[in-house]
Amino acid sequence: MVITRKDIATLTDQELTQYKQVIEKMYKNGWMEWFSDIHNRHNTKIHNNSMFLPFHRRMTRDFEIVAQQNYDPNFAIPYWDASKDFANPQNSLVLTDKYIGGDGGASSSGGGGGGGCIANGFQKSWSFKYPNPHCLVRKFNGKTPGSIEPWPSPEIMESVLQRFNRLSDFDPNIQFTIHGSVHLGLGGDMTQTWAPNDAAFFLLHAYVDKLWWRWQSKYGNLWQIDGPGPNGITNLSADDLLINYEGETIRSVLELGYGKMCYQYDSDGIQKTSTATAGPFIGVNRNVVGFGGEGDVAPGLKASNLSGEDLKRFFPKSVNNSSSIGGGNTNNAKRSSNLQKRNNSFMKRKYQTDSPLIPIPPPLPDSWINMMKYKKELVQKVYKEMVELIEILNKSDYISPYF
Ligand SMILES: [Cu+2]
Repeated sequence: MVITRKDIATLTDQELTQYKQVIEKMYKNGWMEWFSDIHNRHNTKIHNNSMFLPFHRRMTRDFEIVAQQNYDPNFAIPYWDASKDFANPQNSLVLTDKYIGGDGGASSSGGGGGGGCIANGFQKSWSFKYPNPHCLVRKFNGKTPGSIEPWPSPEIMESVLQRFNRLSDFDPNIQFTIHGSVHLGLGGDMTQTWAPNDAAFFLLHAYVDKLWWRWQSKYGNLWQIDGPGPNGITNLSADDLLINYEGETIRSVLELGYGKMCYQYDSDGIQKTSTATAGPFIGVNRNVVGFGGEGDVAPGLKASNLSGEDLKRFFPKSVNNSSSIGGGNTNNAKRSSNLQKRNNSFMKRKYQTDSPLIPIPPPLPDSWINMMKYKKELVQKVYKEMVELIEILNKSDYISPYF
């Protein structure tokens, strides 16, 4: 049976309760610590190279299989599309009491004596023995207590999906952006090599996995493996073995829906415009302008928002699929209506004091770069390009519908 992983924000109350019950059992029987131990032991082999995505896919699936075999045969790990919470992550639905709870920064409850034990959510009374006795800790990384520094927005992630055709480029642009942002944003256990103690780890890694799957399946990179691997491998291939899963090749995790990977996502990243809550471009006939349509993570972003050069560079797949760019398909009525919208949004941005510009996430701290053994120059390169794109979007008339 192929199970479906859903966006945690879309679970019914019953599904959410079921999810929390299963995770609670995983915790009580020591499985959170079991996976923390796997992750901790292999830390230096599974992050600073192209093994990152295959290993984390396999481990997340392992977690799911254990839960299915022991507690609920239909269990599917939900994912957390954290990029949608980019502007004010601390306000995320997922970080409320009903879901996984929030900050522990100022909390003195839970036996931690102010050590950041989380104060709400279903994990609030958890305590671990691994790797040392402690409560579940979160310390949000914002400048004011209880706040989280911004994360990369859905548009940034969509650009990453479109821009790169090699795993060796794609991987760091996932790892150092949304992946690092969420780990560091939540803080506490999530910044440690035993991060799987926190259920947030699996919600995040299901999302990271979904991004990879979208890149593989929608953008034609199904079997693409290259770049450095663990144990001195200079160019990883699909025939190389996974870390920790003896005798299993990378190839065996590449295709979802088959064999051991018998799960799918509720969408490959599809965010229909109907789910967007605001923004001036909702309702635009996106089939005409080339962007959007089924599966677009940047709804509302249109060819007319960016210069041809920027489009080609940051959203090359949308340019290719576009019937209007280069195709001469845009009629005059369409053109003038686009112009009108451009003017409207420019005026809005100019005169609104709370002009919704896409915020720039902070760079990864050196402590994290060192712990993960990342190459600093690569981290800086990825960061620089992300900032560049954000600035281009902010200077354009584009307004993210995710605000
Ligand atoms: Cu990891």
